[in-house]
Amino acid sequence: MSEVVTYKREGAIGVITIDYPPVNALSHAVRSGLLDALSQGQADEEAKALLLVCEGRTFVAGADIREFGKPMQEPSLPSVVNAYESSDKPIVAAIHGTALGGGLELAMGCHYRVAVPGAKVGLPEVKLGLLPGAGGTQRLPRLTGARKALEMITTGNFISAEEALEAGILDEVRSEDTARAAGVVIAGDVIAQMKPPRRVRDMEEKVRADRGSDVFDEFRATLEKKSPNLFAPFRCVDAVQAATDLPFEEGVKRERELFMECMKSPQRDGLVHAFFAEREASRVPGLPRDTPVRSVDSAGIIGAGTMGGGIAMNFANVGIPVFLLEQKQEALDKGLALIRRNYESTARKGRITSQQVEERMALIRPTLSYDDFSDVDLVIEAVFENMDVKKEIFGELDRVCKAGVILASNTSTLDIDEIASATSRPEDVVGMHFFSPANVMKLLENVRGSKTSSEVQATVMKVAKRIGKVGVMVGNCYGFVGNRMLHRRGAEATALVNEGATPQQVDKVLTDFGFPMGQFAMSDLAGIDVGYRIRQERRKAGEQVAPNWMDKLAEEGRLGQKTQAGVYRYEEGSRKPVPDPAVDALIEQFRMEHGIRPRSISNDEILERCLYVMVNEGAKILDERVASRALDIDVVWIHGYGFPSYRGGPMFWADQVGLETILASIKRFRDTSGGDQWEPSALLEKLVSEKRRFSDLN
Ligand code: T1G
Repeated sequence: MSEVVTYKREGAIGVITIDYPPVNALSHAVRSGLLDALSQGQADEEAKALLLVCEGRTFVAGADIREFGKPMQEPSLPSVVNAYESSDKPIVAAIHGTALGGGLELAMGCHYRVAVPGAKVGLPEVKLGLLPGAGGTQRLPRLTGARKALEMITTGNFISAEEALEAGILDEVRSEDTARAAGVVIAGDVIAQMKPPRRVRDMEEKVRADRGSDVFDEFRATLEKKSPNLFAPFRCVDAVQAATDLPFEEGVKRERELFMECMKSPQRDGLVHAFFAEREASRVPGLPRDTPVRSVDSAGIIGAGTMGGGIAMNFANVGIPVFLLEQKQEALDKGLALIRRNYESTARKGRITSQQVEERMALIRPTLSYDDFSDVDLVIEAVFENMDVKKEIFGELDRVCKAGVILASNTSTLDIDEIASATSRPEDVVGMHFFSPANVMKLLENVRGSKTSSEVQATVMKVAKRIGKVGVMVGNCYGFVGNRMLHRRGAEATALVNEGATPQQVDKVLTDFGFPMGQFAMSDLAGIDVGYRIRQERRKAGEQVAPNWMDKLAEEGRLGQKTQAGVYRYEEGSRKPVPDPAVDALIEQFRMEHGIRPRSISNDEILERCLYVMVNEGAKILDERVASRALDIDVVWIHGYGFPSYRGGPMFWADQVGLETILASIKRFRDTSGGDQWEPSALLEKLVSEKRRFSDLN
C-alpha cells in the first residue's frame, strides 16, 4: 500500500485519498498509488462508486514540477487519467484549494466533479512554457467549448468554483464543511440514481460545434500582439483546435506531440527555473528558517512622494495601519490625493470595492510629526537620494522610536552602513528597496548592512511575503544588485548612442529580446533627472564620471514623461515614446563636441554589449557575495526590471548562451572599448576554466 495514496471504503463509496504535502503534486509515487487504489476500488465489490479527494491545503496542484527534465517514470499521468476515465465504476472528484494542471486533468478524467466554495481550478501549464499534457486540451473544450478552453489554457489563469460551475467544468459547488463531505453526498446520489460513468472523452457536441470556428485564428492574432516571443501559447491553440478537428484518441496524440515540443523548448527551462527561483530566494543562505522574527503590526513611512505613497499602500492593502509623514501639509495632501487616485482607479477596474478604498485610506494616517512614530514596529524612509538628508532622518528616528523598531531605507543606491552610522542601533537598520510603482512591482530588494541582525533580516523577508512582494536578500554595495547591473547596462546603451546607434534602435533590440521597455523609455519613465542627479552627486564626490549626452537633456529641462519630452517626445496624455529629431540633433552636437565619428552598429553588438555587461557585473556581484546565488540575481531582474521570465533571468540565460562564448566577447569588448565594466569577472573566468555554470552556484 502506498503511503501517499490510500483506499478505504465508506459504506458503498470507495474513497481514494491523496496525501502528499505540500500541494499533492502528481509525483511518481502518487501516480503509482493512484493506479493501485483504483485497482482496489474496482476489485471491491461493495464499492458502487469511487470518490477521489486530497488531504491538506489543496486538491492536486499539478504534475510534480521537480520531476521535469528527469527521465519520466511510468505510469505516465495521461495513462493514470485514462485509467480513471475507463473505470466501469463511476468516480467523483471532490475539489478544495486549487485543482491545477494535471490536477484538473485528473478531475476531468473522473466522471463527476464537485467543489467547495473558495476552490479554484486552472490549467497554468502555459506559465511554465508548457501546455496541459494529460488530456486537458482535449477534455476541457468538450466541457466548456473552445473559446472558454482557449481563454483558460492560453492565459493559465485560475477561475473560481462558481465560474467553473457556470462553464460546465463542475457539476456542483456545495457548502459541506469539507470537499470530502461534499463528495460523499454526490457519490451517494450517483449510487442512488444508478448514474453510469460519464466520460468527458465521449462528449462530442461542443467540439463538433466549434470545428472550423474562427476563434482559433482570433486567439492566434491576439497572441501575436500580446506575446509574439512566447512559444507555448501558440501550441496551446493548436492543441485545442485538434480537439475540434480530430477524434479523441488522435487529438490526444496531437496534444502529446505539441507537449513534447514545449517540453524541449528553452522557454520551458527558463520558466520552470523562474518558478522555483522565486520560491528559493525566500530561503536566505546562512539565515536559519527558524530565525526569530519580530511582529510588524504597524508601520511608518517617511516621504509621501510617489515611492512613499506606493509603499504605504502595500501595508494598507494587507490591513496594517501606517503613518505617512511629510514636512509640509501641502506635500502630505498631494501624496494622499495620489494614493486615493490609485485606489479609485483600481476600484474602477473592479479589482477592489469602493468600501475597500475607504478602509485602506483610513489605515493610512497622515502626520507632520515624528512623535507619531514613537510606537510603530517598522519605519521605511523614502525621501530623495541624498545621504545627508537620510542621516538626519535616521538620527531623528533613533531619538523618537521605541527599542526593537526596524529602521529601513528605501534607498536605491546609497550605503546602508553609512545610514546606519547615524543611529545607535545599526543592528536594527536595513535597506528595503521597493521598485516603482511601489504598489505594483513585485520585487523587494532587502539590503543587509554589515551590522543588520539576523532577526531583522528574517523579519523583512517575512514582511515581503506578507505584503505580496518577492523578497530577495542582498548585500550592501553601490546599487546593490539590480541597479548596479542596470547602471552598467545604461552606461553601455548610452555609449552605443554616442558611437552611432539611435536611442530607438537600442530600445528595440531590448524589447525584441523580451523586456517590456527599452533602456531609454525606462529613463523617461523614471525621470532623466534621477540619473542626472546621481551622476552629479558622484562628480561632486570627486568620481570620474564621463560626459553624457543625457546630461544635456536634463539641462534643457527634457526630464522625460513628466515634461512630455526626454529621450523621446510624448503627446498630451500619451505615454507612447515618439522619436524626436531635436534629440538626434542634440546627440549629433554632442558627438561633434567630443570628436566622435558615428558608425553604424549592428543589433547583435547592441544586444551583446547591453546584456553581457550585466552578466559580467552579476558575476562580480556573486564573487563579492553581494548576492548569495545566481538565482537571486535572476529573481531581482525578472521581478524588478521585467527580464523576460521565459529566459530565466540574466544568469540562467547566460548559462544557456554559454559562459565561454560570453567571456570571449567580454574580452573582445575590453580590448576595443576599455573601461572597467569590461574587466572580466574572475569568477566568470574560473567557471569557464572549470567548465561550470552559474547554476552550479545556486
Ligand atoms: N510541483 C512541485 N512542487 C510544487 C508545485 C508543483 N506543481 N506547486 C507548488 N509546489 C511547491 C512549491 O515549490 C512550494 O514548495 C510549495 O509547493 C508551496 O508553493 C501534465 C505538466 C499551488 C497556487 O503550475 O501555482 O501539471 O518552496 O509557495 O503561494 O498537464 O504553488 O515550500 O518547498 O507557490 O500557496 C501545473 C504551480 C504543473 C501550479 C500554491 N501546476 N504551483 O501557491 O504556495 S505542470 C502549476 C502554484 C502540469 C500537466 C502539466 C502554487 C499554488 P516549497 P507556493 P502558494
